[in-house]
Amino acid sequence: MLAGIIYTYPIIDAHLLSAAELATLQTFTAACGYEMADQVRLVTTMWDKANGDCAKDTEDRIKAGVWKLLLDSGSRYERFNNTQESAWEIVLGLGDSRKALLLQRELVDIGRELTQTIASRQLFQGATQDKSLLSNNRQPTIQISELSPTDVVILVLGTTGSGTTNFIDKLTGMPPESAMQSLRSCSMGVRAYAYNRGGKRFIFVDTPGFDSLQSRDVILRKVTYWLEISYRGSIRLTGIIYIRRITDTSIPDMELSIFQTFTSLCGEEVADRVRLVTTMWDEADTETAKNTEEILKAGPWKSFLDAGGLVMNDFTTLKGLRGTLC
Ligand SMILES: Nc1nc2c(ncn2[C@@H]2O[C@H](COP(=O)(O)OP(=O)(O)OP(=O)(O)O)[C@@H](O)[C@H]2O)c(=O)[nH]1
Ligand SMILES: [Mg+2]
Repeated sequence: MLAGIIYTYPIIDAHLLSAAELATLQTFTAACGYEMADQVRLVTTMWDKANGDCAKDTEDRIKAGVWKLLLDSGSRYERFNNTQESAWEIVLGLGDSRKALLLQRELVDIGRELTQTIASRQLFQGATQDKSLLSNNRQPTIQISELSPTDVVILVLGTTGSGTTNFIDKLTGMPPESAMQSLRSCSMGVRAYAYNRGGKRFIFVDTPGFDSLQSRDVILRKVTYWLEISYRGSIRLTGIIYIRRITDTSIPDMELSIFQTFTSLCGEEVADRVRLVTTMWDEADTETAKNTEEILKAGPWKSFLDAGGLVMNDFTTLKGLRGTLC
């Protein structure tokens, strides 16, 4: 476990943050994760070589921009004055608690490949932003005020990178992503997409992953706000889909607590409206995947399944959704 992480950034004269530097800072944030945030020190250096006003301006922009998420989550900002005293002050301020990076938890506890980690996806997002390849071809979202009580509304939730957006893309017939686009940004807000089928209008509500870069409280607030406002407009949910990657072979405590958050959000009374969906079967070793599925069904998912929830892999769910829920 790490006692701290110190990220240094040179605050030199008239320094403008390039897209590549922004991407590096964002990748760093993604590797730490907000749970590690209080052990992070964001340190600017080279103050003795900097022009005061420009440097102050750069400092303000970084603090209000790329570092904001970490600072809001408990990281501390420090200036390094190029002295031994200043260096020790920063280190001693860390205290001696120890934590793991989000990247370490993803790689070791969850068993993700490096390319599937949030930091890696963030890194490639930086590259795609540079080339203006970020998916601009998303279909238009639909506002709550445009919903009707006759819509079939389905809320889709899950862990980050589990495939919630991809699942909705498949349902609504979005074209397959290019390799670069497939590494696009994580969903940050709640977005609803409409799709007409069989004389009904389906609304699929996409949400940020519960373990994304935003804290779980922030995500819950966004989701509950959407649910509250739609409920006030007499909009009722037809179904709720919880998505999880079958290729994440172990089930760390973080995932258990995310699932608990999910079940308390739903309540067991609506369990029969819930589909627990596993994705990435096409990339999984079938035996290992089946084993993971059994562990989920007999363990963390059991009480919800006993209450009426159903487990499906993504292929059956596309059919199941059309038949069972609607
Ligand atoms: N091979 C394969 N890839 C998938 C599957 N589901 C999702 N993906 C890919 O996994 C990556 C992440 O999928 P997203 O749909 O963006 O995941 P998400 O849950 O919306 O992620 P956040 O918005 O970051 O929380 C994308 O590259 C998808 O194309 C699947 O069943 N099989
Ligand atoms: Mg998404």
